[in-house]
This record gives sequence, structure tokens and C-alpha cells, in this order.
Amino acid sequence: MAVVSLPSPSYVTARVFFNTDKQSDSTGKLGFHEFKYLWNNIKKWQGIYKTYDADRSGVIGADELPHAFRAAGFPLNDQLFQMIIRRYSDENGNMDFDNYIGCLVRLDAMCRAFKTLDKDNNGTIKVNVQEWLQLTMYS
Ligand SMILES: [Ca+2]
Repeated sequence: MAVVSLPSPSYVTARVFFNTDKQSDSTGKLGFHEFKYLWNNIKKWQGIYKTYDADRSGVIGADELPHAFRAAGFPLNDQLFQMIIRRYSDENGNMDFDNYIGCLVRLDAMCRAFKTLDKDNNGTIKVNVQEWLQLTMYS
């Protein structure tokens, strides 16, 4: 068994915060509450990463991914997992910690954006081109 040490949150956060601060706040600044929210999520997701790296390989394999993401609150379907693996995992289907955090931060941000637009909370949204571009061009 290989001994694997995970990068600490402070290592990944700089990049993650740079990539996400524009989504969280229209001023482009990362507010204290948003920082705290992101920080707490990253700590929580780090624990999940360690737990669901079942073979202790140091990366989340394609078979481990659905369990980890379900534990993080994202029970996606197979089609979405395949898409995420293509985008965030390496050619062997393994996702490293940096990509894992980047993926979850984006997933969480997109889900929150959806909920904001889903005003009657029925699971569907209707957006006009202006709203669509605000959502997609900003992220
Ligand atoms: Ca693994």
C-alpha cells in the first residue's frame, strides 16, 4: 500500500477561489460568507475524498466516484458521471484531489445558480437568452 498525503486545502484553494469568486458575487470579490462557505465545503469534501478512496490509491477512480459524489450531496446519473470523468479525470478514469475539488466547486455553484432561477422550486427553469448568458459567460 502506498502512503499518500493529500494536499492541504490551502494548496488548492488559491486556484479554486480564483476560479469561483466571480460566480459568487457580482463585484468579483470573494465575500467573507462566501469564503467561509467554500472553506467549509472544501474541508468536508476533503474528508469524503479520503473516505471514498477505498483502495487508498490517492485518487478517486471511476468506480469510487459515484459513492464520493453521493456522499457530497450529488447523486448524479450514469450519463453525468461519464461526462464528469471525461472532463475531470485522467485517461485511466482517475480523478486527483485538485480536479475533484474543482469539479465539486463548479457542480455546487451550478446547482446553486439553478436553485436561484428555479423560483417555484419545481425542478425546472425557464431562462431567456440574457439570463442564460449571464449564467454561462460568468462561470
Ligand atoms: Ca482510489
